[in-house]
Amino acid sequence: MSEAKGADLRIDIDRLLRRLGDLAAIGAIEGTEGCARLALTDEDKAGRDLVVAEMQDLGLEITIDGIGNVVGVMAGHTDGPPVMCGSHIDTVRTGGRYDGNLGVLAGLEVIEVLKSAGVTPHRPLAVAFFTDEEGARFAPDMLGSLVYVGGMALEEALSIEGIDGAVVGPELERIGYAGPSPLPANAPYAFVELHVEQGPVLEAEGITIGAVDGVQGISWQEVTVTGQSNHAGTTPMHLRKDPGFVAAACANFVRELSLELGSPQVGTVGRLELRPNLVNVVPASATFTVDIRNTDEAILQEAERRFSEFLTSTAEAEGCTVETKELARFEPVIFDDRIIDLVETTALALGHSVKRMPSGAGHDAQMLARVCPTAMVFTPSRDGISHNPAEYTAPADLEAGANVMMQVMLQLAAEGSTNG
Ligand code: HGY
Ligand code: MN
Ligand code: MN
Repeated sequence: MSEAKGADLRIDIDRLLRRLGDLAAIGAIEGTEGCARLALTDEDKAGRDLVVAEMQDLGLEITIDGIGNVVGVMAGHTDGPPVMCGSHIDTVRTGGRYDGNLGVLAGLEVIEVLKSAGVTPHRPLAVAFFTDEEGARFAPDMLGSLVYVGGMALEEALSIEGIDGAVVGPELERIGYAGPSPLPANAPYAFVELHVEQGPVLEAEGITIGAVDGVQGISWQEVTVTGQSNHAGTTPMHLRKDPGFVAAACANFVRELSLELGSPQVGTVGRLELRPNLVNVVPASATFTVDIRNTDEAILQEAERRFSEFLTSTAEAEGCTVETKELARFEPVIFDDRIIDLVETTALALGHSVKRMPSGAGHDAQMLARVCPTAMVFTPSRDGISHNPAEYTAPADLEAGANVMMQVMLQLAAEGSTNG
């Protein structure tokens, strides 16, 4: 392929919007633009089937591995590791239609543009979707890409129990996506992930493209506090062992600690279950999750230590016992300078404003970065909203992001070719 020809190619935004709409219709959240396709549910299966069918229509060579990651490859003039793009198509329960889905469907759009133009890249291209990126049903997040790069043994991943008591392995079998391809997978030549920012920065600064230089560290844990179930009316306050109080105090502490440590420190208690969860019963136990993140590993460890001290002392004072379980722990990741530069120069060459920035959210790219040169392309999120059906990115921004990703991929795919 002559690079000149490739450089003139542009995606078809209407076709990409149609693809996004077709996938969002699966698990659609009534009255919104969003969708719910928790990992390995029937809705996830239906979404997978749709994307696999589109990969087949594009003539891609499709592989499915033991954790259900799906990769479609477009042959190049040469063999060898592909230039890969992709993301995830599982969503949180209150998902938007762009989170993850954009990176996968824009990849299919790139393939369709090349095929329509009769262009064969020097290196093969690949489009992937990775299993359970969200980690909302089965923790940790980025589970599929973690196994893909050898960060977790397949057996361990298949034995993970979800928040609903289901187990990864049987669920993968049930939806028909326990594939034969070996793990860990062979490393791609490079990996580029297009993703909506899911935060307020690009929109606030009026910038179209984020050249993402890394991902902040992530610490997830599940805490169960056990006290003594008792009558809410008869039990004097000094005799209570109230795990609900301990959980609430911890949620407040996570907020106070994040504000004290200052940006980019963030902290969330996202899931909280009281048992027996009744108006007139001092709870017997409380189970809640703590999600804390920072781009600085040392500060993240300090936040973890201080939370643990607060939890222990508060539970002790309340006469409660505590059990904690690590759900996810990933250190901050720095992407590949060369690829970041390529995103930046390509965005500028296409006439878009661009800004280097870290990612607040976790992404499959942070796992692929362990095995190949990797970076991400961000597009703005309206009002910085995500993990919310109101998530929205304007078509012009989607188009810009997909074109930047395509041109970055084509430049990478041309590396090593002699015909320019
Ligand atoms: O949690 C995250 O950052 C990602 O959405 N899995
Ligand atoms: Mn995502
Ligand atoms: Mn997400």
